[in-house]
Amino acid sequence: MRRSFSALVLALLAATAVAVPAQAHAELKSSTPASGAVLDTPPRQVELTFSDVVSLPDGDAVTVTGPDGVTWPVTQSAAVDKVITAKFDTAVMRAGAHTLAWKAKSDDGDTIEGTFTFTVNLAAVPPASSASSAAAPSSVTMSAPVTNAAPPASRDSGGVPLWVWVLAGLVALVGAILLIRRRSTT
Ligand SMILES: [Cu+2]
Repeated sequence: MRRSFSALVLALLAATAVAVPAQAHAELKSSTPASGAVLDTPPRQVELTFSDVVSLPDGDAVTVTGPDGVTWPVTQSAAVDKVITAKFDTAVMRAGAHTLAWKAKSDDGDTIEGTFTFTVNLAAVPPASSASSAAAPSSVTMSAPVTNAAPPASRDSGGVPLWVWVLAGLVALVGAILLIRRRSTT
C-alpha cells in the first residue's frame, strides 16, 4: 500500500516536471537598454533576451515612444533563438523618459508583451544636423554634461584663480629684489 502510494507520488511529480516547461511562456529576462536605465549615448539598437525561443510578432516587436509622444522609426528587427533585436532611426530622439513596448511570439504560439521605461540624458541627444552625429561629440556638446555632472563644490575647491598665482609670483619677485638690494647696500 505504502509502496504504491509513493509510486503514485513519483509518477505525479514526473508528470508535472514534464508539463511545467511545456506550458510556460517565454519571459523577458533582460534587455539593453535595461528597464530604468539612464543613457548617455543614443540607443540605436534595442536587444531583448527571453527565457525561451521567440519569434517576431505581427507588427513591430519593439516600439519606443519619446517624451514628446513621437515613436522612433524601426529600421530593422530580427529574432534569433532567444533574442530579439530592433534597430532605430534615432534622429527624432528627444531627451527625457522613453517608453519601450515589446511584443514577441512565444514558441508555444502565444504572444507575450510588456513595457518598461528608460531615460535619455540631455547630453545624449544628437545635434540637429545629422552630419555630426556620427563623429565624436564636439566640445560644445561635451561642455553641457560636465557642468551638470560636476558637484558645485568642486568648482570652488579645484580652481585657484590665475591672478592669485600672478600676484604671489610678483610678491616673491619683489621680495627677492629687495633682499638682494639690501645685501648689496650693506
Ligand atoms: Cu503559452
